[in-house]
Amino acid sequence: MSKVALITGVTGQDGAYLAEFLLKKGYIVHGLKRRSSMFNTDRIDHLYQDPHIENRNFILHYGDMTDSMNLTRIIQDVQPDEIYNLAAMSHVKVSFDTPEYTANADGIGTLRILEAVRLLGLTKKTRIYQASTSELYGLVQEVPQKETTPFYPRSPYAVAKLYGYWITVNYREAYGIHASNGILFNHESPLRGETFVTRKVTRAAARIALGMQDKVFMGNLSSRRDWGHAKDYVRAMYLILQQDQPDDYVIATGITTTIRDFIKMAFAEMGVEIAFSGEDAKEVGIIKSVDNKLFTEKAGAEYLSTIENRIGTEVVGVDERYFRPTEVELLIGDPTKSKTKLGWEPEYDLTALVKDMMQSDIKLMKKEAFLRDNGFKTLNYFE
Ligand code: NAP
Ligand code: G4F
Repeated sequence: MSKVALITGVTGQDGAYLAEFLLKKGYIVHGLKRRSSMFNTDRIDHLYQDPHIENRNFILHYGDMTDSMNLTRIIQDVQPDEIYNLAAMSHVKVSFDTPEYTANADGIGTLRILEAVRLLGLTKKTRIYQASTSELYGLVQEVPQKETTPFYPRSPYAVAKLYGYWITVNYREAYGIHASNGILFNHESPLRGETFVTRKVTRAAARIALGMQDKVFMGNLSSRRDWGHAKDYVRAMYLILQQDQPDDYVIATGITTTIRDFIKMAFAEMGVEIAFSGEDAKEVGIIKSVDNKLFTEKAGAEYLSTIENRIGTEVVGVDERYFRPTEVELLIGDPTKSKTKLGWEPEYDLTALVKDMMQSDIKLMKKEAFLRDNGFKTLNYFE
């Protein structure tokens, strides 16, 4: 008998990789997707199965984390062996603009899932993975951060996730549910949302290289993140639910890097050297040099003269609109527990992650350039 999984947030970065991973393992995968005015299934289109075919193993349901009855009905229909609760308003900066909604979807949404499992009498059958986050550490109380490090959330998002974390622990202790938290540090990929810092940078670097954009405006260049690849991190989610006992795990690489250095790495992937000067909101990044051979190999000879003409000019600036009212300056995780107990090891390091993202965005932007040059509409929205 195939195991049945329900993934909330299946249309997101992690949802897409996890669905693919579980399908390969022989699961029947159900996913919760929101109704939107345009298709929002781009990341899972390759997995889509027509509702008219029999014995589908990938099934989507309309739903929303703010709708208890909807969630309860879906869980009743699906009778999942495993629920991966990934749905969330996941953007830290946006959570300052939508704090009440974020608390509802990310905090109370988690409660809705747990309570549905309890009310439906599924406490012994259904295992639950809660997508907790390194943002819980916020103003860090210890370096590196591990499972026992005290939390100090610094945004409405992190405070909502703090509720999600503890209500998961509480339902585990109160009702014996196999419910676990994965405290995941930042993880990225070619599927990363375009307004998170890594993807914003890789998209912009590719566009600048192809002469499609002059400059990118960033926020705090000095904050540090522990970045891994989403493909490695969804494997950890699965491993957490395969353990005999529920528990909470930090998933991280143990290496931290500034935003500034990530930008340098992204451009360097195409042989473009960026030099930073100035401070705070006046800091700028200019193109210092170009390795013609590497640039030709990665971006194409036809764009070489465009990038050479940009040597000595500013391609990175700072705009205070991207600063956060309270910032998380440093995240670096200690993954010892997940390595020892889960046997989890990441396959990608930061260099491999940057390479994967840059390769994908260069390809994507070449397609955009082609569409633009042939009179088709292209994406014209940057944040
Ligand atoms: P993501 O790409 O932003 O995906 C979020 C998913 O949640 C999307 O499918 C989104 O649907 C859905 N969603 C948002 N609000 C919803 C609502 N009210 N009802 C139903 N679905 C809703 O996020 P991600 O990077 O894959 O992250 C997955 C989870 O892990 C999130 O809970 C995030 O907070 C957490 N997390 C992420 C990281 C990271 O570095 N990526 C680290 C730690 C924890 P649409 O596609 O319709 O927007
Ligand atoms: O990429 P970010 O927006 O990710 P952030 O805030 O760390 O949150 C992500 O990771 C969390 C795990 O720790 C998840 F829980 C959460 O759901 C999300 O996936 O920003 C990273 C850093 C911040 O310090 C930010 O201030 O990059 C800095 N930054 C600098 N310039 C920028 C920008 N962030 C964004 N989004 N855009 C900028 O222009």
